[in-house]
Amino acid sequence: PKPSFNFNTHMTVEGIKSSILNHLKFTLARDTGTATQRDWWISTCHAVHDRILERFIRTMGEHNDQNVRRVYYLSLEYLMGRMMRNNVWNAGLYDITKQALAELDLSLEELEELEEDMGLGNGGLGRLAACFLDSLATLEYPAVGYGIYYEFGMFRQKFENNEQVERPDSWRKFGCPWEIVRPEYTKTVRLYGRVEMRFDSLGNPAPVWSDTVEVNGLPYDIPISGYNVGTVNFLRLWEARSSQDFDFDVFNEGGYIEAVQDKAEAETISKVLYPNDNSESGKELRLVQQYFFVSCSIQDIIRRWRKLNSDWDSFPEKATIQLNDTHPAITVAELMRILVDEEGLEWDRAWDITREVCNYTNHTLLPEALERWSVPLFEKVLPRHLQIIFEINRRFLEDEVEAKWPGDDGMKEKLSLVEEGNPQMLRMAYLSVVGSGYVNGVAAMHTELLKKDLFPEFNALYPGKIQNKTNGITPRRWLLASNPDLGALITETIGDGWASDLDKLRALEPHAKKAKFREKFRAIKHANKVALAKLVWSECGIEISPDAIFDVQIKRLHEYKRQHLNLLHILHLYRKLLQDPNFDMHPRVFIFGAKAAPGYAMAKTIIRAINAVAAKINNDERIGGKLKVVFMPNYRVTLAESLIPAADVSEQISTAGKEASGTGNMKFALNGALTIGTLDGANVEILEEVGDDNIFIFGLNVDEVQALWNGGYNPYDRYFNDENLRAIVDWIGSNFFTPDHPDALVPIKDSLLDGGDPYLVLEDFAAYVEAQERVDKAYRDQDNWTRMAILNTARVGKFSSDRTIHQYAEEIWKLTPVKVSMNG
Ligand code: DL6
Repeated sequence: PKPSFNFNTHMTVEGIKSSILNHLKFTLARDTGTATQRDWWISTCHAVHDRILERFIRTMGEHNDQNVRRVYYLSLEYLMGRMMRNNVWNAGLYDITKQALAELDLSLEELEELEEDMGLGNGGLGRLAACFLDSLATLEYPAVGYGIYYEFGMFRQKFENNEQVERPDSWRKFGCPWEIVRPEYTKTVRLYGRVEMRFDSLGNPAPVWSDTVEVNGLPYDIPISGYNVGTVNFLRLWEARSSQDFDFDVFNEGGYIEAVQDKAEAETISKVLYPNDNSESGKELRLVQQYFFVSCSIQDIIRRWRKLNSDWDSFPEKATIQLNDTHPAITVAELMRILVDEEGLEWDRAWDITREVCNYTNHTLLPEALERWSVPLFEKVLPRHLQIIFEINRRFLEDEVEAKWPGDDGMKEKLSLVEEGNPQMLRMAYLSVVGSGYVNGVAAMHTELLKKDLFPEFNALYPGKIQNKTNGITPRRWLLASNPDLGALITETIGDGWASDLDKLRALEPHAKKAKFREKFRAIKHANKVALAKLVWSECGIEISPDAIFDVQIKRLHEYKRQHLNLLHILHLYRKLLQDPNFDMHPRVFIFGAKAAPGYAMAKTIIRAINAVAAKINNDERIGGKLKVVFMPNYRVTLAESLIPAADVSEQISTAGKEASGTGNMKFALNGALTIGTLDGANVEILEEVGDDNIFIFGLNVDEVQALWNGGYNPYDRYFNDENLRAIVDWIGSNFFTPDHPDALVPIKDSLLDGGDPYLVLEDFAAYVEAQERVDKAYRDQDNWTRMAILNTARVGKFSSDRTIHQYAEEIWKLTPVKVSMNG
């Protein structure tokens, strides 16, 4: 029998307590008398981690013993947030850890505040990856997430004089208690250099990639615990390390500083997350980041496969790779390079394997987010990969496109992976489609638009390749852990089990009719609002009443998401109140949270505008506190966890056709907030689930948007025909809100008028105001509002990421769950 390691790992209050005390002493060299809150926090993390690691080791053992098929999720972003609360809930340690700490005179809630967010992502795409990891482990699917261990995650946002200021997020300055460093799996990545054409012994051309620069990738593992199961998967994140500590030649010549400089340069690769959401950066370092993590990950996948397998035919049986957007698209070329150049496979066989293994998720239709790399830049960084992509393209055009559309050169130009121009550009989305077995969109409507507008020819060429996988969210983080009182009420009402089978929430429906249940539901929402009001006071110094409607828009700042439409409506209400202080409206607090990409000027102007308007409104005594505007700085996962449970109204107001899915929309509905939204992304499916009586839909649908553009849209028509709207737009363009900074907000007015109003803000304004009036009216009937809120919670089980992952597993990955025992 294998010796078993039993270091205080039993799942009891006593066990946890002694483990915390052990770590305090033997990991941190502290005694209880001198320990700081931070020491207690780290010790608690270790105590929890120990228990998770036991299952982690067991999971890896089981997966190896069974030589399982795994999914490898490749993503440049993972927006994990804090880990502690999720870990204790998922591992079943919440109650005992809380109790153990209480017996030590400590509070879990207070210690949790010391944890930095693991904010290695921008927004929806990165948070989706985090939810997927949670569901993969919970559903016991063998899975590894791969990414970059950024030293600086998403920047911290402050406001100075109403403007966004970015500060670096040194989130692991003092280490991360959840990481496990794995030096034994370090990988070497080659970059730059040139390709020499040589010949093999049979006289066949054998390209050799030489004179490369080398950098190492050091992996850190973050264990990912499933909920209520034995499975603990892991996220493997690569940190760039110089391949040589010093350049000894330079060092010996006395150039100490220069010698270290190269090392520092190599290590910049994993320094910082690019803070762009839904837009590409086109920078060389970004391309290097992409290849660095792809190369490390593919080498690691092959190493793991090789331990138990040898024939390449078995590779697609053991591994399936999901490309999270096109950021890891170089995977297609890298796999081909390894199979053909290093493993000596015939091109066709290598291509079959590559296409069988890779799958691609598209997350956006926005043209500015579709990645393209300039051919000269690509050639400089990855000369051999460029040749491979050209060869893939040649065969694709000459074989597949020619077969389908014989002699059609226009079609070849249209579908080429290389866009002609000066310079030529590589179309990474096309490479991903051609090199993948399956391609998916992230909501039904988005997938239809992919088929119809973005990839219609590919859809004709490869029928069935493009699938839909509507996004989802993990109910563990987004209800159980972040809204524990609502979670407890649900369990008390319908029993447990719902957190891993969210459709069970339907059993709440009949309770919506019961006054007593409504009362309890409403009381929880109210308590969450009181807690948020406290946070708003301490963070922003703004007093808000929990009796007001809490109307929340939290997401990246982007014109297509239309925070400025929300702002115009706020100005509309403000104007009404100034014209008539008795204007009949239920008091409302508009709450925003959003980061703007540092280079996105219009987004930053919109932040400034909201802050400037907020400052005026919040200090205007004439309106009797009926209207408040709060822009909470540094929006991140942790802040979302306080905001969502306290929201009454969820703003999902993107221009129809622009938001691929949205996932915030799902989190709000699950927590009993009512959506005001357009028929965009997953809102369409939320409407289907909750029913049109329980949601406030407004505005043009995607066909109407299309028709409007086709027919010619002139925003001045709306401006001149609506006196109220004109006054509001002029107000924004005046210096009323920014007297000390003349013209600061003019770009917003310009974009809405001379700029052609690209996101149809003026067009949808009237419908939005009307929908907001419906919200106001509905809220006054508190009983009915609560009934609607309960029905939202009860009916959004579809949006569990467990459902999404099941669909990926069955329809794309062909993956089966593997049981791992929970306790030895
Ligand atoms: O699929 C996750 C998330 C969607 O919910 C959002 O609607 C979509 O905007 C977002 N897309 C991106 C695209 N970025 N890139 N590349 O973040 O994906």
